Amino acid sequence: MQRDINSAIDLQKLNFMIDQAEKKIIPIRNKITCFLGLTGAGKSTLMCFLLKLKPIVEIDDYGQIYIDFIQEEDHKIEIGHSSASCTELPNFRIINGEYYWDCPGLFDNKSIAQEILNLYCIKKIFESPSCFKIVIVVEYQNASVARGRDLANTLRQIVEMFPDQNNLFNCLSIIVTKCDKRNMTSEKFVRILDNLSRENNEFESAIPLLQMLSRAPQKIVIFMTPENAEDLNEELRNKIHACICTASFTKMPILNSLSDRAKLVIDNLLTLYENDIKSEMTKFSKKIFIKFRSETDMNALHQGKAALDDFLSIDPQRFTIQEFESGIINLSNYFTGSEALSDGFRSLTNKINFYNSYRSARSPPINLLSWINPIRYVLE
Ligand SMILES: Nc1nc2c(ncn2[C@@H]2O[C@H](COP(=O)(O)OP(=O)(O)OP(=O)(O)O)[C@@H](O)[C@H]2O)c(=O)[nH]1
Ligand SMILES: [Mg+2]
Repeated sequence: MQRDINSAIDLQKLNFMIDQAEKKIIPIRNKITCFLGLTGAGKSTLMCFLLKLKPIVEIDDYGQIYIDFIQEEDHKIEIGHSSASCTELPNFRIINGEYYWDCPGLFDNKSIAQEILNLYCIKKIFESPSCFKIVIVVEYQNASVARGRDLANTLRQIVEMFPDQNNLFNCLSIIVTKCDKRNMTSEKFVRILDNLSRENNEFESAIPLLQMLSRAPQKIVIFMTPENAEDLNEELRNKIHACICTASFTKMPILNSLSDRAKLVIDNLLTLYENDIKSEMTKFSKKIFIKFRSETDMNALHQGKAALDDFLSIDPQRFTIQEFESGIINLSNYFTGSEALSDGFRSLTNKINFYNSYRSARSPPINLLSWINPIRYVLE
């Protein structure tokens, strides 16, 4: 099975996307507000709407209403008009001085690569801010069809990520999109939630949250399907902002989980990173060798040799990825002074560190000693 999954996944492309995510997700220390929800729920549409971009409302060939926005080509938030996932990397924007992240569709298990990428993005987005708010975006249909199965799925997975349901309740608001029931209100929607939680045991893990929500219609706003662009007006925008304002910024731990299939791919991703480290180390060793041969200043030579001995004297049993990283940065300051080289190593060790805790139970542990060997050979 492992071969099947891996052959279907382009590891290089996944690696490229993770690098893109690393560049795109700037750590925000302040408060952030984050849109979470299934693919196609309308998170990117909501972001564009709150950004006051000029909307276009049209009817597609199947008679479905869709919303788009006039945007600059090179600074675009992609909106999906098919059932396939659209946002691959999160979008960051500042709205009224506040920091917002529009995340890729949660729980997008159609693609293992997207699942692995999402894990990285979500963790990076949530780990740096001082506190955050969560805006859950759900389609009205998810609550009204199949006894709310998709809504149950969304809530179950959000509760798994944020198991402290009291804190979760405090920091969240819910935006119900694509609602064509003109008389729908948040009070009615809360009653729908209440009934669903009684009728469908798929909501079981989120019952404490649902009970709190049943007394808090102010935390829910209905984003009616527009009939024309005029329906996407200031009044709706204000209602959405007011709803998001009912949530309080909170800091709580986030737990991520991965499917077993994704873990098998992680094993291979780690092997790819380890191979990259080894080949970078081989190149670095050559540079050290050349420097030794060409150095005429005996004092500098001794200092360099002492730094190398220091690096290689770390107890191999207790050598950690962090020690490797700081050792390499120290050495590269001595021998190359190249920041690009340090950054390259740092990026690889960050990714290895991150994914190391998500590998499958059966995969062999990373072999730090094999990373250092090329440098050892320089001294021999
Ligand atoms: N928000 C919202 N979107 C609507 C509504 N009616 C139709 N849509 C359409 O629903 C689709 C939502 O797509 P996106 O905003 O890209 O959804 P998303 O949640 O960002 O999806 P991913 O990026 O895949 O996670 C778009 O085609 C919208 O035009 C509505 O009432 N509200
Ligand atoms: Mg999107």
